[in-house]
Amino acid sequence: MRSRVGEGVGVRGCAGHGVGVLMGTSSGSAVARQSARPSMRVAVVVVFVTTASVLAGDVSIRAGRAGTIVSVRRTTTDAEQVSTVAGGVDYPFPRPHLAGFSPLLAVTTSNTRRNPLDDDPYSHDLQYSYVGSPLHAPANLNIVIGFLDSGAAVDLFAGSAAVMLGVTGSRLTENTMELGGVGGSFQAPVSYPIGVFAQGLGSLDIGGLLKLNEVVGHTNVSVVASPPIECGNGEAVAALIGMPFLTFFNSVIRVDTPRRVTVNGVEYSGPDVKIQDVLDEVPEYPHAFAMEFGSLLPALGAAFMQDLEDVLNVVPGSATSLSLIPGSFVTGGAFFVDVQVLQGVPGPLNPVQTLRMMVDTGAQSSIISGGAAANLSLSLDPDFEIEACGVGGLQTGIPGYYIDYVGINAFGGKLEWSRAPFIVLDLGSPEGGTLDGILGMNFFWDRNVTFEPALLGSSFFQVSDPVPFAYADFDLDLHVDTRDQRVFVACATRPRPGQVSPECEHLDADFDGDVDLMEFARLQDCMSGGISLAGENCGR
Ligand SMILES: [Ca+2]
Ligand SMILES: [Ca+2]
Ligand SMILES: [Ca+2]
Repeated sequence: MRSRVGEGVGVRGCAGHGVGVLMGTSSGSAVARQSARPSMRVAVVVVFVTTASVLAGDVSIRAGRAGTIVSVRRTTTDAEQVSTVAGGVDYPFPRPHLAGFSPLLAVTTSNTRRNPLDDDPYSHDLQYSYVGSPLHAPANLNIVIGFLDSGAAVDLFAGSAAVMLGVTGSRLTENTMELGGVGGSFQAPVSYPIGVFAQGLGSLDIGGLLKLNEVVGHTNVSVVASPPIECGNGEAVAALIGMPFLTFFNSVIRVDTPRRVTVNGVEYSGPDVKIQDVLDEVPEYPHAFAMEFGSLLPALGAAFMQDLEDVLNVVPGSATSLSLIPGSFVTGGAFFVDVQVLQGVPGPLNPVQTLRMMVDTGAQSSIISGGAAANLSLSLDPDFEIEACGVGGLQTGIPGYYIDYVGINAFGGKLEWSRAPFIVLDLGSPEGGTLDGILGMNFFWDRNVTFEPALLGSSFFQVSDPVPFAYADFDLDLHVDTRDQRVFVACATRPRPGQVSPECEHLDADFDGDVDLMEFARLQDCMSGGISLAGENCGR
């Protein structure tokens, strides 16, 4: 599994600097921002892939704006674990994994843009198949694998991805936008208007070629093309398909239809993703929660923003984003959901609290702010700590906690979880101030979901009932084979409580705090090999 990190944005904010429990974000006022063109630090996007990971199973985890998690360390002792149980808190609902899926997309580009003399040279145009001439021919071969990222305010190509997609040299303006994330920020070039197209891994043929009649996209858009973003010995390879694109389509993500492809010699795997016309039918799932679009200004369309220093020249001053009207100042935006959280035993003195979290399909893990953590009276001693790789390098000692109860009201019945892991970080909100949190895909690791945004009207996130996976199918590809054995070996512990690393907790089938011979026996029972399907209920 490949991983990286996306970052959302803020109209004003440089969401990027927020790292660590105690740090806030620096945000100027919207007014100040609009009067000062050179400081247009609008979208903040972060991306990274680490190829080398100290996580078990050689898996790195995209944590949205928090960067890529490169290591996890449990901090609780055996005694503390026992005392939690003795304290009367039980866990009646499903436990989310530390990391959920990453929705991967194949991405390609073209030269299609509006005539600069057009009455409205700034708006984007939605496309339902490939149009134009490739920036780097052929368009079905010169593709990159990126992320469907509702936490990103712009479309972004970094390093070798920008080169592969032909967004370099004369395709770039001299204008820049600030990218920020864990550890710092930097300025990255904004492109001239191009066409951006994407579709799920199911639109790649056996030879790794993208079926151009199956992609969707938008043209006359500006993207951010950043230099390589590297961390440790990992090469940054990243493309983010963000809000300006995703807001105008429905995205169907199916974990019950896993895909595995090889592109340019690199193997990728993940759930099937289908980005489709909002007029096309989507699968009906039994649960759906409402998402509310939030931004400082009402957003009605997507446009790139002119260079205000040379208004007669149609040069983008910032990348395409959601905007009030074409040619106006860029505004970010994101989708939010009210999430109920509770720590400890509920009662009159310990009511359920509600957090307004951003729904981030680009985050494999979930985040709460330092303020939210304090309001839950969490212990000063975290349950685990992570290291995350972001724009500014490695950030260590980021605290993580298990929250006893998480609930989301939904059509078809409330969605509820027990003992849900959260990373504690302060990140700027597109609405100003600090985000309460980010709802990542770890809550939906075994669910098919659809992301159905609407700028006008109700937006929904549909959720299926759990998809049954065999106990030992750790990479969720419906087989139990040597890949799963490698995950097991990386997670195996001595037979004692308190041994399991947080990213391995779901391997602890009997919840006794270890991954030992008991679990190994279940793995053995489930082995199906790479061709036969594993039994759904095997090892349960
Ligand atoms: Ca498997
Ligand atoms: Ca055991
Ligand atoms: Ca166990």
